[in-house]
Amino acid sequence: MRIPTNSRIRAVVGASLATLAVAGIAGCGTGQSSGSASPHPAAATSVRSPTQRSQQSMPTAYRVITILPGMKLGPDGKLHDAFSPATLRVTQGQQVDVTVYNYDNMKHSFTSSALGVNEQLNPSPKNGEPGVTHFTFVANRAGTFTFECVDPCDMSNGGWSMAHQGYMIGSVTVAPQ
Ligand SMILES: [Cu+2]
Repeated sequence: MRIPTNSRIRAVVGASLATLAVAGIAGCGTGQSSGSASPHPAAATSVRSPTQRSQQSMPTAYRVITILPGMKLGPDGKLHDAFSPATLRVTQGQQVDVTVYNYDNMKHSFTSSALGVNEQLNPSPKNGEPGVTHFTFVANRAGTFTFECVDPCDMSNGGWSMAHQGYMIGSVTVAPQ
């Protein structure tokens, strides 16, 4: 909750600076053109720091994943545990904000050493009610990275989902910026 508040404050500050800059430029245009050329470009560069620019072009990517326990039909004709969706697409440099709804009465995990994420995903507290887990990470590198559950999954099928992409193995594709 602190991060959105901070960025909102930064956005407000940025907006007021921008307003000042626009006012300055407008004032400049209405009258004297002599001697005031150099201060204005300087003011314009101070309005947007590189950080603010990247925040504007790179909004947080909000993603929701549901864990469907024993609900995804496999090629073997059986029903398996699965992340849904099991494929996420984001852009390099984005903060990825993930909410997981786990309908299983067992905990699972979202684990990816490549992405630097290892989150335990809360189990469902009661039938039909998901356990909710929220976490964020930053997609620093472009490429396709695997994530998986490292807790026991799909045990009625010998852990089948843990060995199959699109079930309890997924991927995050990070497009280059
Ligand atoms: Cu699991």
